[in-house]
Amino acid sequence: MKNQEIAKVFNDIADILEIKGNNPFRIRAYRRAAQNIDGFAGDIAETPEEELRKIPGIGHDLAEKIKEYVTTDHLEFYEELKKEVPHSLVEMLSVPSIGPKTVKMLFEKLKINNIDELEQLAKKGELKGLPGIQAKTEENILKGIAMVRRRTDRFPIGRVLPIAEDILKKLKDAAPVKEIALAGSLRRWKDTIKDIDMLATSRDPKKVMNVFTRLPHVKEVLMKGPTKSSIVTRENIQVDLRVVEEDSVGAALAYFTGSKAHNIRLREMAVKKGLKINEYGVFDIKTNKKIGGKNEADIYKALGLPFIPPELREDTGEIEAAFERKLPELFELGDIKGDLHVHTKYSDGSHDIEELVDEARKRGYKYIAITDHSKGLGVARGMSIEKLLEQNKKIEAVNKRLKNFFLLSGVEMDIRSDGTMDYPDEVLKKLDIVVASIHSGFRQSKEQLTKRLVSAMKNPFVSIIAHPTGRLIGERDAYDVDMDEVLMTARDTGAAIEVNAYPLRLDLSDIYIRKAKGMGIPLAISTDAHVAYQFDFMRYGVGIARRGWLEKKDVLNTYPYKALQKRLKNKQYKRSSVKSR
Ligand code: DGT
Ligand code: CA
Ligand code: ZN
Repeated sequence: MKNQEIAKVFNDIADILEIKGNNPFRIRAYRRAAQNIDGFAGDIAETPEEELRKIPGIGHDLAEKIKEYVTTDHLEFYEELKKEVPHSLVEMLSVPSIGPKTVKMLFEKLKINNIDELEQLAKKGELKGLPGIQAKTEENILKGIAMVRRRTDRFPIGRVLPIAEDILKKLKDAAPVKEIALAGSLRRWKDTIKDIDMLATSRDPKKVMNVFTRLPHVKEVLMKGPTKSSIVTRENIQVDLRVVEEDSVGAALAYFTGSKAHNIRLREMAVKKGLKINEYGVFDIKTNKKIGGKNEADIYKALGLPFIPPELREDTGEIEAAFERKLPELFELGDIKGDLHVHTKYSDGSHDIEELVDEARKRGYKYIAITDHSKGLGVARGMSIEKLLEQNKKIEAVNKRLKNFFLLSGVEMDIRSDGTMDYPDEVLKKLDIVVASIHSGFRQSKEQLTKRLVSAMKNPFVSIIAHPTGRLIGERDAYDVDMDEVLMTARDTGAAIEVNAYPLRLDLSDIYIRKAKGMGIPLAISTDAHVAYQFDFMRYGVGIARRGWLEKKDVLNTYPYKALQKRLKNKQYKRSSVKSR
């Protein structure tokens, strides 16, 4: 699939235009198109022009450019731009805190051409005094560079899974595979992935290897053998494919799903029972007789354990829990009854309320909460109070027409830098749900940031804290907040915590999700969708939440509508009994 590649080209174009100081509307058009192509569910290369033009942000000109790239693997406009602005300058934009204006300025004043030169001069303290650059800025630049260097070896799951699924599909279509499955960290739904591991069974492994190493995704073949090959995709992601015997596919799946730590524990347990476990099966050490291996469950059964879901296999207590028959009954994507954080055209979303209702119904949901941005968030076209109230009327009207589906009127309210709320209580109390979040002042002290979240939760009308740590995987670290205090306040006030399913966020992260569950705090798995297809991000949120051991009762948006409503109201009662600290 070329979706990500085209999205990257459009993003590069936007970057270059920005460094050149081009028209901001044109730049935004490329960015928006890139974002929507990136998440487009179909294969862009196989989508006819009239369909392309239905993607928000794609007009005639961009549709033509897509066609040119898809058919020729080349985009003249892009090539011309690259001649004007060298790629090493564009790369500098990957450093957080370095924007296009700064790149331009650094190039003009100091002839800084690339990240290495930038690092050297920042270390020597030679950037200070340039427009907008203080000692603190230099420090941030160096931190940012360190982060860029760290990021190269792992990819966010949202980038990797669609590629893996596409490869899987192409192999199913074109290679003689009987069974084929993902293993490794991808099957465990880790938030970042180093490489893709795949397993297959086949009567003709050689043919499978031939098809695999000639897929359109392949940039480089690292290794090609009769039953195992490794390739690197055009996105620089390594994929290993192994063909194994049908008789041992379960054992191989367990072995290559990992984690390594989990497997080591299983093998230790096995030895104590006189058994040996490896990628071929379970064997009796004395007789060398094979006891199992065709099914993954054989491995656990041989050890006297129930099946442990892949998401739990990290050796963080799951083996003990299995032993004591205390494994959680993980909730599933199919248990999700609605999405409690979505955006419409009223702020920076792409659709009308009705369109989102249709999308939600397609996914079998029973309700969604409309949560556009509040007024303080100018960049995201935040709503004035008047506009919010107007939207409420609209929601009420749509709700009356709906059967078997409910819209909750809500808002994503900005928690301002000074810790005050962006709307007064008189406004908030008119809403069914208030999702509160931080969008500014990320560099404040831990005390300040924590205080902001705490005071939001103490507001009787705030229902959920959204993307609580603000991380953007590979782009921005979590801001410095005392999560223990945040979680304690959530417990005391009855506020719920969001698991933002947007694949670059996955915020809360698995470790804190599990902690929150342990404290009895309800979690909401929400997509923060701005475009319809982003409803499909829900699966990433479910994956990370299952890694946090969540069961149905822990997840607010598995509740039927009535129960959800009651729970949201309860928060207000609970709040009134909490003393201010
Ligand atoms: P990552 O880093 O995102 O690729 O994470 P994984 O878990 O996919 O790690 P990877 O690709 O190195 O290996 C895939 C699985 O294969 C791993 O989860 C367990 C298994 N495995 C790999 N190397 C070893 C090893 O040296 N010993 C054992 N017991 N298992 C291994
Ligand atoms: Ca892997
Ligand atoms: Zn949002």
